[in-house]
Amino acid sequence: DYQYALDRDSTTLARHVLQQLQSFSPEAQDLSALMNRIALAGKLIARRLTRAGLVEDALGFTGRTNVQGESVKKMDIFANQVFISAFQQSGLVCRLASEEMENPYYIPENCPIGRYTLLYDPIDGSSNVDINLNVGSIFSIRRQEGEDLDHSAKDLLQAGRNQIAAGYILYGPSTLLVYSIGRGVHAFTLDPSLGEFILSAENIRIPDHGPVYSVNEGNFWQWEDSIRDYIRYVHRHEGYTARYSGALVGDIHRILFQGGVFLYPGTVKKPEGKLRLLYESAPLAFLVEQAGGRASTGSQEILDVIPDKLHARTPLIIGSREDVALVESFIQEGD
Ligand code: AHM
Ligand code: MG
Repeated sequence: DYQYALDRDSTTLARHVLQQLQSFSPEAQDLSALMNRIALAGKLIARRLTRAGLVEDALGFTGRTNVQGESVKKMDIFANQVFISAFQQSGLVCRLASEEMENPYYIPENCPIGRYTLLYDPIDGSSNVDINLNVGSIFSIRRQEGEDLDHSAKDLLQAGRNQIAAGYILYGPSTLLVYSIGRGVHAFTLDPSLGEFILSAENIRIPDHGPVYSVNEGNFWQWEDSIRDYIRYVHRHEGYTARYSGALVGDIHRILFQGGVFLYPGTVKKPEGKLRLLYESAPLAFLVEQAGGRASTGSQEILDVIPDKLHARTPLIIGSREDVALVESFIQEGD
């Protein structure tokens, strides 16, 4: 009946945050407002992606490379700026750190009252943008500790356990926002007719085991023997299926619902692999742990890793507990 539909459609993201904290404490208000700003960034990015083939300067490269030495796409720059704009005049976030900026960006008008730092990857999997496939944004919220007067941002070099919220936005056939404030994992679907993210799945639990293994097998000959042995094991056993989209957010979203494991291991030349800890691996690890799964470097829980720099990388093995443990058993045997 329509009462049910109305109740459902009224469970917006901002309201859901308040419900989970069951209070009108300052922290609940802050987190609700923070998630609302992130949702706005998601809507602005989704809008541009939806019309990317039609608007000026949406597709292709800028011709520049970022701090990581990767070619920057126009959509990376746009999305990076969207998050900055979304937090202007918020009084919440004094500092934002992202994959696209060497050093954090400070919003002076929000400092020093802004009690939070936002870490984010504005467009994850940006090679998918030009071919109209799924991409994502990843975000992590930390409490700002200390004043960071010299703008060194050293206080950000902390374990992922200290995140107070994390999540991603998946730009696919629909736009989804999946988040956790440490009380389970919940998914919201953007209803374009309302312009709101509406609750679509609550308390998501990842299966303990699943069929999917998600890894770039093109790197096979650059891996250590242990990872190759794991892949050979998968090839020789029934019940596995490969899925790899080139965008981590989409691959992990599938695994969150269907079970399995995503891997981006180190290679002989790059033992740390590709993915960055603070704004890619740690937020996803926070979510997957909250859903009952695990995330590991192969020898350590991702959430325990303390990075030595803002853009530090780690190998990532993430997903269903049993599948992560199986990969680890190969790595530990190889040591
Ligand atoms: P990006 O944030 O620069 O797009 O890089 C991260 C992406 C992940 O989404 C994806 O899993 C991985 O890089 C793909 O890398 P590769 O092409 O080496 O398999
Ligand atoms: Mg990325």
